[in-house]
Amino acid sequence: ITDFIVEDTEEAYQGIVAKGGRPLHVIEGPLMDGMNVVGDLFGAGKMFLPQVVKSARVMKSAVAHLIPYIEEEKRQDEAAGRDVRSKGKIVIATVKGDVHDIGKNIVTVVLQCNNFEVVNMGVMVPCHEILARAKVEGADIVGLSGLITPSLEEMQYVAGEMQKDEHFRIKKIPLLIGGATTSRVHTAVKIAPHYEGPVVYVPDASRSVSVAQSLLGDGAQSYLDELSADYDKVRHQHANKKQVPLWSLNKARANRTPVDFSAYRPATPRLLGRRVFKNFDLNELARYIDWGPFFQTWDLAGPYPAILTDEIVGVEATRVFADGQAMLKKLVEGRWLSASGVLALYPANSVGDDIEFYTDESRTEVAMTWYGLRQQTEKHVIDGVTRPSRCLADFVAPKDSGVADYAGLFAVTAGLGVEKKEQAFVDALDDYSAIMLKSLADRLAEAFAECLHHRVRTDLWGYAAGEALTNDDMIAEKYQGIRPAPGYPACPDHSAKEDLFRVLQCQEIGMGLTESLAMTPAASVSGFYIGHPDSTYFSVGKIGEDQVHDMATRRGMDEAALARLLAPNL
Ligand code: B12
Repeated sequence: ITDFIVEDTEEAYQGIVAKGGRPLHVIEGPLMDGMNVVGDLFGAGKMFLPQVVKSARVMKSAVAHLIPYIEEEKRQDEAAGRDVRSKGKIVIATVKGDVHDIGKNIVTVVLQCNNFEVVNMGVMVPCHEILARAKVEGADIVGLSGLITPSLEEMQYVAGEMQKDEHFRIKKIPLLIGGATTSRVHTAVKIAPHYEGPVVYVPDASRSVSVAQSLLGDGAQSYLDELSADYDKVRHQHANKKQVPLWSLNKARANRTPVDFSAYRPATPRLLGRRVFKNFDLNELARYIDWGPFFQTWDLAGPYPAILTDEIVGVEATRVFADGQAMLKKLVEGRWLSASGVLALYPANSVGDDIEFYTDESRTEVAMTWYGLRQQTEKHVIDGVTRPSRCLADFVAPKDSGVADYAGLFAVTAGLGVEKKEQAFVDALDDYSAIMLKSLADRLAEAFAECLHHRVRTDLWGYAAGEALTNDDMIAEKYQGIRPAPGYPACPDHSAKEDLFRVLQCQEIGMGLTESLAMTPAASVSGFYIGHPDSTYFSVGKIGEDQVHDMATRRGMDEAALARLLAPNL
């Protein structure tokens, strides 16, 4: 796609200069004409994200070729210096404590393709740095991104700080909110009230263009009026929403999952304790990849493999898949990144809603306690049976049952050293490959979790030694046992990662936790292993204050601090 781009840009430049034009006219003329076509087709759903990101490379390479001409012209003609009027300047960042940046980088590229100037500040950026930069750059818009729930609170904080600062408050600089855990309701109810300027939730990259245009274009006021009416409505609906009735914690506990442990004889793990896997074989991991979410990264909707023949996105999905496979091959051969993991299996029993991991079979010394949350939403009778009020601890034999049960912990990463290659792509103005690389690292991290879980079931714990499942069966989770990850709906409390990281000594494999409990490197997954045949995933959902109080007592923790950690479930 970038073959001859320098030659073509040079030809366009010579043609324009010969007619008395300026180097900027190449950008404003043929290049922007092209990008406008891309933007229009993308907006109309006739072009897809991978193509847009690829066209950015054409634009960036062409602009890079023109920069020396532009600078030379500037030097010669400073007084007359007109410049390319971008549609506006946006400072964008992933908030403090959060490491995820694929979505934000995609938004950056798409906005740039649409002639917005974007300053992408990267990940884990503290509020004061974002605001200082926005001032220095004279940003027209500030954009925040976040993947995990703790980032939601940080976004509220940023909105509050913008309110305190005249620069933002008086000019009413708009604040855009995006990323997997954000939502229109959360933005309207929890973030917007902190700032009197516009605060807008943006669900995806293509919408970011229309929102930015609406905010900075001629019809801005009517857009803002509509937005504020819409968010008022959202707040009103939210305030009047019929709350799902909650049961008391005691009532929910009395309705725990009925698991019969009397005849349960868990297999004794072959491995007891911790095992480290450094520089894991990437070829083996590649075999465990679930390609489904790969297409989600590229904003192509549909299940894999049917997506490859989909009437609308099939051609583009096939192309991006082929590019992904080709890069995966190079990545493995060239060792562009390394993958390391650590897991541990311990004697374990449940005590109430918690799971205790013991240092040895004497089950006297507790290595860590994993504090569980129990569903408290009202349960109904279906087919004559009341649905259980689940908690993950229900699937591990209670201590007083006398059953010698086991459970495990794991943390894996496939993001070690990935920055070097990513930077090389960014330097080569190749956003497409930079984003592709990160999405492959994420796939490998998830594959690593799948691969180790497989080994645990069939060998290290060995409770399903005879398991014979295809990769598709594994992706469909047809195996016995689960691997819940802190942050996912069955265990939404991210702080479980603190003890998990301590016991696994994750620093040994180069993994760490940020102040918001995100894991570094970004392409990482961590969680627990539970082996009981009845164990299943579920969503904890809303919980009551009685549960917060009870858990704070169990953990010896300040109740208000715990309530902040569990805010999304309160
Ligand atoms: C793929 C994925 C991963 C990948 C990597 C994610 C990544 N690098 O982006 C891996 C496997 C590594 C991963 C790990 C984890 N994940 Co995950 N993951 C997902 C998944 C399935 C898809 C996310 C994704 O890539 N989407 C595609 C990208 C392109 O979308 P996006 O980032 O949202 O960006 C788009 C828009 O949001 C918007 N946008 C984004 N930013 C901005 C900014 C602005 C200014 C604007 C205008 C727009 C905008 O435009 C973008 C492009 O269209 C989601 C579930 C889901 N369906 O969303 C869970 C999800 C995000 N993960 C989740 C969790 C919990 C985790 C882990 C903590 C689990 C664990 N214990 O291991 C870890 C955390 C990793 C870490 N480093 O700390 C939860 C988060 C919820 C929560 N309670 O916090 C989710 C929501 C799953 C769930 N249902 O619970 N995850």
